[in-house]
Amino acid sequence: QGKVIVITGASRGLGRLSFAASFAQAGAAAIVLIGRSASGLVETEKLVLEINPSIKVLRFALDVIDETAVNNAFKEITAQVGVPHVLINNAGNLAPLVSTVESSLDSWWNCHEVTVKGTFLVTKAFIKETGSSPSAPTSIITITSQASLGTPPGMGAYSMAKLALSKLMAYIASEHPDITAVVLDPGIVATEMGHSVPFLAPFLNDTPELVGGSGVWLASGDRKYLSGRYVSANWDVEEIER
Ligand code: NJP
Repeated sequence: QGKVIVITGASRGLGRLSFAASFAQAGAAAIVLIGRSASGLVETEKLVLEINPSIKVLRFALDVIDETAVNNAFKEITAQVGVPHVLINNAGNLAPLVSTVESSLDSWWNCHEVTVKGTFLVTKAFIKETGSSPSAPTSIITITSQASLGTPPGMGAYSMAKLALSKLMAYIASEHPDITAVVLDPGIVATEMGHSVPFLAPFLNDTPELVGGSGVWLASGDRKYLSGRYVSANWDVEEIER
């Protein structure tokens, strides 16, 4: 309650339906929406304001791999609504579902760029604004995937890139003990991305509400949860690693 929440990948899918909606319901003071589609961000803003018209909403239509745009956005966030408290690293993309050797360098690298470089840049800019040892409870929640724990067919680039994010969060938690830095794995949710992997259709086992609720719970400032991987699925949230 009363926090400034920054959400990447907020122009559709989980960014809109899970995180923007759930943090609006939870009483955020301000919600910052980041994504490339300006019109998608406007739709998300409408949803937030329907839930709670008193929330301040900022929109930044930018690509998370654009370092200058990301840094400028975070300076603007602090200037307009104050130092942010929660970062939801949710922006992500899939590469075409082909085997590793059939992958083109461009598509394979693009998946890594958005996932790894984008999350790195946004996380770095966020911590520059909060300071290394923030006085208010501060959380970084990075959305990865259970795909990173296995070898689902055709998802090598995605799976590798998501696995790297676990290490990124482990380092942030280790280097900034006052910042909660965790990984949240949704189950399979019927978003644009969820629908684009046909063989996952029978396994749609999660809902936007549960994923969003998991994010709010992790950001609630419970200092017990400093680092780890959390799985949201089957109406349960489970800590499987510290
Ligand atoms: O994906 P989708 P979901 N710069 O494709 C944004 C993970 N996950 O909501 O830029 C900035 O509907 C894009 O916005 P735009 C998944 O890996 C999901 O399902 O305007 N933003 C859009 O808002 C991902 O990390 C499932 O095109 C960029 C958003 O990212 C997160 O959950 C299961 C961007 C993608 O929306 C959200 O997924 C799982 C860029 N360069 C993990 N590139 C699932 N759905 O079942 C993309 O285990 N975006």
